Amino acid sequence: MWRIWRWTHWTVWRICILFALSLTCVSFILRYNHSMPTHLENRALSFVDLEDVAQYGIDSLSTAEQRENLNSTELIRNSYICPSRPKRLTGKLNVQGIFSEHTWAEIIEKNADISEGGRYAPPDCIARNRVAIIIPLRNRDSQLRVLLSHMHPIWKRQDIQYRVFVITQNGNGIFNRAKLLNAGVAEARRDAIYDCYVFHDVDLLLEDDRCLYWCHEPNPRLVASLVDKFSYVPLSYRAKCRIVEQGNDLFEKTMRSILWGPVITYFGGVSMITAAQFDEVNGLSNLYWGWGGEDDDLFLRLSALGYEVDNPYGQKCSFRMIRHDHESANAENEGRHALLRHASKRMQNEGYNTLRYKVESYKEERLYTNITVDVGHPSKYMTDFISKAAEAWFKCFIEVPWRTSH
Ligand code: UD2
Ligand code: MN
Repeated sequence: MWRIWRWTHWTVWRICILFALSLTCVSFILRYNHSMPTHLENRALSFVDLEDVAQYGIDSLSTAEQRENLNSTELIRNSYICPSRPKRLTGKLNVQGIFSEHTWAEIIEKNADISEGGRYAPPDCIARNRVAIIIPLRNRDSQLRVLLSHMHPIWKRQDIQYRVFVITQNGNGIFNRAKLLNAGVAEARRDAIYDCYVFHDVDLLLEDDRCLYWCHEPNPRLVASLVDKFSYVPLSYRAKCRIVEQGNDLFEKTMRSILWGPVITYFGGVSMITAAQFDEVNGLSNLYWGWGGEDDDLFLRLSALGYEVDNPYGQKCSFRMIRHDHESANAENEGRHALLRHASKRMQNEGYNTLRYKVESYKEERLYTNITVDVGHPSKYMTDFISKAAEAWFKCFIEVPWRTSH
């Protein structure tokens, strides 16, 4: 009797333990599924819509005969899409010698296959990516020359269909890189359909052509992940002010706002974002006048929506920066840490949808399109806020009245 009772007792216990274990497993699975941001759920990994590429990329076929003979279904069936590994890549590049001066005429001669306005499409296949390369600029013509002389041949070897938009800020007022990038997207959208945008500093030179300027899903990309200026070490830092978070996890959100700021992954230099991601985060904030913060703000916007920063080509994405000083009209923004506090909170109300700029001139050069724009200037309050040095912790408590500040 005792043995039967003991046996029943242990069996019941075993069943209970098994039940508890399976419950834990199920809840883990459910939690994992639940915590996956919904906007990432339904995205196919290969985001290239062949039908779409066939439709928009048909001009990239070199001969009229090809164009006549192929309709879009044949294009797909016969797979005229460029190979997933471009064939003409050469690998590591020697960036040492390229600082020697080339004239524009020489560079144009070497890149005769680039069309007016800095447009290119592979001659023998349909590109998988249509890329708008957006370069914010002012008074760095010699750097632009070095950049394009170095990068055009690389972009061509990478089989992308692209156009180079140089967005030049007019006048001598305080520089605003983020506004120039937003304006670049607006101008690119007026031109054609692009799958993704590259935000490209004028002074960064790629050291290996296997770091492709292709968009990848599901996350945005940091292209310039290793830069000689930072001793080729990937960068991230903890936000100086606590961030006002918008998140799902209440515990983490509360802890962060009480104890520490989030880790910000560096997203400047050269970064890449799809058109859809750009819309989701409402572009970049227009409030960052002067040097710094605008790239971190974009990272925080993306991160609030569950995105991470990818670097699918690892060590190959290394860059050299052409040495330079910071211009006096691009002085360090002393209010940037405080502005970052509300980056994600501000996201839907301030950014691409509140962008204001005026096109002063539009010129299609041979190797790029130059669009000179007036981006305005910051308000008096904002000028004081960003120019007066104050301890970060002190500014952390001031909320910037952003509605009146751009
Ligand atoms: C870093 C980031 C950059 C940006 C900036 C903060 C790197 C490699 N890059 O750049 O992406 O986040 O910090 O705002 O860390 N520019 C002009 N004329 C000017 C001023 C700026 O053309 O008078 C353009 C140009 O494209 C330049 C870019 O703005 O490359 C960034 O300015 P920077 O090169 O002076 O600043 P840097 O290298 O610290
Ligand atoms: Mn620089």
